[in-house]
Amino acid sequence: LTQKGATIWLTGLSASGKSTIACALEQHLLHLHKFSYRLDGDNVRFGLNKDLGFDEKSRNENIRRTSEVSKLFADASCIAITAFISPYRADRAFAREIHEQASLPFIEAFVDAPLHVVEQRDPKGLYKKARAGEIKDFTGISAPYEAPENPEIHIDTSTTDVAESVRIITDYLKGKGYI
Ligand code: GGZ
Repeated sequence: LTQKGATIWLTGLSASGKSTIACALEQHLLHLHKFSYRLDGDNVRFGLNKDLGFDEKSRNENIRRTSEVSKLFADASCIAITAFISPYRADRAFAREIHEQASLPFIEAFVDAPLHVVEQRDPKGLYKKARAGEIKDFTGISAPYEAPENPEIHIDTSTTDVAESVRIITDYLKGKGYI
């Protein structure tokens, strides 16, 4: 195997477009014959992390475990793509730290969109429920989102479509020689 591993860490609000971009990126990399795997709420929160909720401690643990798993994938020469809100800066710093300690590339991609835009998208009606107080600790409404200060990649999904987002990320990976 000549491929080197890396982790692309997508962070952003619910409905910012993380999962959509992660899926399209994974597909694109597989078409390029690059071994890639997506980690997100659908395959992590319903398995490994099914004991965790959305209070601060649970989110810390969700991200800690995901960081360790993505590091293992990267170590196995895979391009790991994570799609979690990961709202706390310290948790993302931990993810970066353990990758850097293992000399594995860690690319933080801020999947950004203004709150009013994601609230308007509201594909699952969660923002509406959060505003009504039916969901507590909802990111952006009643729980914090600490935006990245120095992400390797910053995509505004209110003005950038999925194909363009994938191009931005793959251009970055090519530029660094990771793919
Ligand atoms: C935020 C919540 C919450 C609360 C359920 N806050 O848009 P979705 O539905 O499909 O994605 C969101 C997902 C967030 O899980 P993560 O594992 O990415 O969060 S974290 O990184 O903060 O641990 C949302 C749904 O779960 N969801 N309750 N209270 N999002």
